[in-house]
Amino acid sequence: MCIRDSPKSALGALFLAAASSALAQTGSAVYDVTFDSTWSSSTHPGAFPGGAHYSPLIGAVHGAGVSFWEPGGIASPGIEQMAETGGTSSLRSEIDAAIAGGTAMTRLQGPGLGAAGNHTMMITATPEHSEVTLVTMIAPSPDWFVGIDGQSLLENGLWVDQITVPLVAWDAGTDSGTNFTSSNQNTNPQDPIALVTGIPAFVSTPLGTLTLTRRHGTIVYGNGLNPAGTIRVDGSATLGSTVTVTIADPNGVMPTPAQTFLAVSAFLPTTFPSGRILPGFGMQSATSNGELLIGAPLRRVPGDPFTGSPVAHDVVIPNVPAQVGMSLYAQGVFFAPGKIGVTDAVQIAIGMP
Ligand SMILES: [Ca+2]
Ligand SMILES: [Ca+2]
Repeated sequence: MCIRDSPKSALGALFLAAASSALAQTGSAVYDVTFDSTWSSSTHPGAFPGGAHYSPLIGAVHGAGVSFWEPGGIASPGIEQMAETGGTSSLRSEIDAAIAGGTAMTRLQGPGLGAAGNHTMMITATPEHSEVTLVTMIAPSPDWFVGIDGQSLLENGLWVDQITVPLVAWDAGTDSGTNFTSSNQNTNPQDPIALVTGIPAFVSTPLGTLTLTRRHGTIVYGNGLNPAGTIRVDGSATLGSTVTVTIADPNGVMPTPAQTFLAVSAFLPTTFPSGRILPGFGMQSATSNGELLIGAPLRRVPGDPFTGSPVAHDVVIPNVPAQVGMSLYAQGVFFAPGKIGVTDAVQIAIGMP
């Protein structure tokens, strides 16, 4: 159905020019956060109790203005509860308070896992909320846990492509038990959070890894005003590759033939996630409003005529390593006598191959 004939070189050149001006990170980034445990009796001889498992994952995407735990710090009631019992209600309240106060953006929750379990969750980060905290109890244990604390996804103002953190065993300093199944021995006053030192296999070998991997080039976004299905992006936006942005008219509101172009910007609207309402430019119906979802400056890249079938634009990602971590934002436009229609938008974030 796609018409695969498009101004590759023109858009490639435009991409280069626009990305070069995008040194500041203005957009959000989407990451897969993968918890991958390798804890077993063979990886950790003498440190693998019966019923070994992890409590439900809990954490947050947040800003630099809040910390939920840190090595050398004193555990909060939420960290104490999580590390001793695996319960999440208290830490959940601490995270929700941070969200209400604006220092955190999203609460993260995942399932409890087996000793060799793994789980991936998708998160969105913004320049204001670019850190991730995620913890889970080593169970059974007195007060031991694994996780990350305020792991930043930005480096020199750019989104990091991938970070892998070894899961070392932490002692919350809230229970003095020395073995996996020690009875409760509340530590009062609390000790600072520190590495577990009494279990040799934990000292020598991490229990697994947490990997944060940025998703590239495949993010469609919108607020529901432009119809779903008006834009699609295929391919991975890595150096030297090609992604295809396809625009369509699912509700059949555009007269044919119509002309098409991609509007491209290196920026999100200053009002993001809100866009700008474009009266009558909607594609829900012939008279509905549309929404401009990309920022300024904005360039037009002409595409093939629309005759009723989706129109594909190939976007060549130049092989310029300095552009890794940058993003472009594109939105499709149809125009015919008496009717202009705008599609939802795509973020094209450039990554390493
Ligand atoms: Ca302890
Ligand atoms: Ca305690």
